[in-house]
Amino acid sequence: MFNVFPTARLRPSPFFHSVMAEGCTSASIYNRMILPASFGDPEKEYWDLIERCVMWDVGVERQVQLEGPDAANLAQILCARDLSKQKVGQGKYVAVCNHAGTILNDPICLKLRDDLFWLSIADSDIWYWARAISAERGLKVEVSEPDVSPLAVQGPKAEDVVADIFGDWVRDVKYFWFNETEIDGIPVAVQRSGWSKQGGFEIYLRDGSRGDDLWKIVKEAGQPYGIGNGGPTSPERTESGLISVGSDTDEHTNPFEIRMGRFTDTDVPDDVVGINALRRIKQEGPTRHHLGLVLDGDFKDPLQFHWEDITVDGQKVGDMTNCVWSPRMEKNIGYALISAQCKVGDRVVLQRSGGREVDATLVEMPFL
Ligand code: THG
Repeated sequence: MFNVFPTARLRPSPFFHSVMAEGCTSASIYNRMILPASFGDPEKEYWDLIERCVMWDVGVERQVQLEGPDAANLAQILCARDLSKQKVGQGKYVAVCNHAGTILNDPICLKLRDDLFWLSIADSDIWYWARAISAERGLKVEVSEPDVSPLAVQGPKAEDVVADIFGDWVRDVKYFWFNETEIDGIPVAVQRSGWSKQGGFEIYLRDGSRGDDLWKIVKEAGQPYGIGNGGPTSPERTESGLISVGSDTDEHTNPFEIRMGRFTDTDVPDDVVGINALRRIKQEGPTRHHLGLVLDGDFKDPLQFHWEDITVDGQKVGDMTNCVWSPRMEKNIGYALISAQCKVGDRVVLQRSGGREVDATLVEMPFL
């Protein structure tokens, strides 16, 4: 049995005891928390997600809360996407950029009230950033972390599970919209979202002392549907083309390079951080873009730790940022952050670890 001591440096989620009791066998670190990855059978966990449903402890999706008369103002200043028409109860996928237009984080921005927002962040410390920008601009807003921990239910049967728990109204919830509600006295927000493209919901637990109770409710409701354990899966997210800022990006990556142009608005107020740089990049056109890679060969050949060079005629043209075995395509697939001169259909060479060269073809994303 493995134990983790709650400290400010490594915080267990409210679902941690349940997760360990279920037999979690591997995890990674995200936002200085533990992100359960597998319960011993990644292949089964993948197919459970594709064919039925899974529940994931995604408490690592921490919330940066903006509250006060200038909360909406600060949200817009931090996010390079037009939030002026965002409604209470609506979430939007946004790029948080620095002054150079480099992406720092890609949260979902949830509007709970006109003066209350959550940024449901990826893996970087946005509290400091939000406080600094707020202070520099003299805004009246409190930046804090609320007691909130998401639990994801994903897969084609996820809607049935969540409807059995909360009622059929969940079937009418639109993508990224959410409702605040409760179950057995446990306060939650229920959003149609989740880091897969198999459909589903995230239940944002709003009382960290009730994690095991909420886990049990979801587990029991999921039994008739064969709900499984797991965690966000690399193969599915890669097939689906989902972005992981920090893994797929470096300290020079802007949203236009990684297919976030469709979520990036440049006709927003001039005080949005990075907007001048983003306008310039959009006008000039990004020098790199994001394409899929399908590797030759049919044995599992995942990327281990670092980005690997992509070359054409011996010249580096980009980086392979991610590579996994796709069970549905029965191929190794990956992401290329690559010169805009390289096009779909081009053949490239991957400089794999151990000095191996592997041929690959550039394709459009998502793969599936
Ligand atoms: N849910 C919640 N918080 C999160 C994540 C989440 N925080 C961390 C991380 N994931 C944030 N990053 C993402 C990345 C992609 C998506 C959501 C959050 C996503 N993208 C879809 C796509 O790109 O196809 C949909 C985008 C759209 O159509 O608006 O879902 O998963 N709570």
